[in-house]
Amino acid sequence: MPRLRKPITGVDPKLLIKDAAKLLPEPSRRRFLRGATSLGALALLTGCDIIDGDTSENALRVVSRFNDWVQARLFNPHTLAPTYPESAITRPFPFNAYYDEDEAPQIDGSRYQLQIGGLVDNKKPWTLAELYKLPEVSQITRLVCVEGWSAIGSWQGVKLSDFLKLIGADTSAKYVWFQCAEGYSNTIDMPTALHPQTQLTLKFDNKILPTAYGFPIKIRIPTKLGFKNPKYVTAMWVQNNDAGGYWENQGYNWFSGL
Ligand SMILES: Nc1nc2c(c(=O)[nH]1)N[C@H]1C(S)=C(S)[C@@H](COP(=O)(O)O)O[C@H]1N2
Ligand SMILES: [Mo]
Repeated sequence: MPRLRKPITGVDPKLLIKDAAKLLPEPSRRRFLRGATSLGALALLTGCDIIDGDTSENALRVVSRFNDWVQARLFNPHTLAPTYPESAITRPFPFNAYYDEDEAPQIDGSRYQLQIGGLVDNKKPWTLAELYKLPEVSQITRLVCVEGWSAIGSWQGVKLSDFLKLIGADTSAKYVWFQCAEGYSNTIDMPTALHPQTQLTLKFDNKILPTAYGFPIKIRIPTKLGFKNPKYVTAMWVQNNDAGGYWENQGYNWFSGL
C-alpha cells in the first residue's frame, strides 16, 4: 500500500515539540518546554527517541504518537459533542471515502450478518432484521473530515455501549476493532466505544442508511474525526491489541479526537 505522507524535509523538531506542547495544560506546558528536557521527555513519553530519527517524517510520527498519548488522557468520557436542530442538517450530506461514490460497496441486506468476535460472551452474528428491532437512539451532530470540510447529519441506531453490554463484551478490554466490506478498518479505544453518543448507526435522516453513508452499518462517533467513523461495517472485535486502521496506518493520528 503506498504511503500517503511523504517525508517533509527541513522540518525543525523544536517547532514540532512546541506544537505538541500546545495540547498540554499549564503548568505542564511551560515545564515541558523549558530547556532541552523536552526532547528527553518526548522520548520518554512516546518510548521513542526523536534524536535517533534521522528523517523529519520520523519526527512527525513521534509527535503524532505524543499527541495521541496526550489526547487519550485529556478525553473526558462525559463531555458531549454539540447537537443541532433539524433545520441545521446539511443537505445534500457529503459522501466521502478513498474512492468515488459509484465504487462504494453494494451489500445485500437480506444476506448480511454482522460478525462478532474477540472478548465477547455471545459471538452470534446479527442479521439486519435483528438489529432493527433494538431500541433506537438519535443524534444530529457534526461530522468533521480531516480534509477540511464538515457537515451536520442526522443518525439513528443503537447506542454502542448498550450493544456491547447486550453481547456480553468485556468492557475492561482496551479496544474495539471494526472491519468494513471493502477493506477499510478502524480501531477505537474502549472509553470512546462506551461514550454515550457513540452509535451503531443503521439510519440516516430516519431512513435506512443509504449506500453512500455506509449501508448497512456505520459507527457514528461525533467525538472523533470522520475517518474514525467506519462505514459498511461487517465485523466488530473486542480485543486488547491495537489493530490500527486504514488511515491510522498511513500516519493519521490514531486518537483523532475533536
Ligand atoms: N468503510 C469506510 N468507512 C469510511 C471511509 C471509507 O473510505 N471507507 N471514509 C471515512 C471518512 S475519511 C469520512 S470523512 C467519513 C465520511 O462519511 P460520509 O460519506 O457519511 O460523509 O467516512 C469515513 N468512513
Ligand atoms: Mo474524512
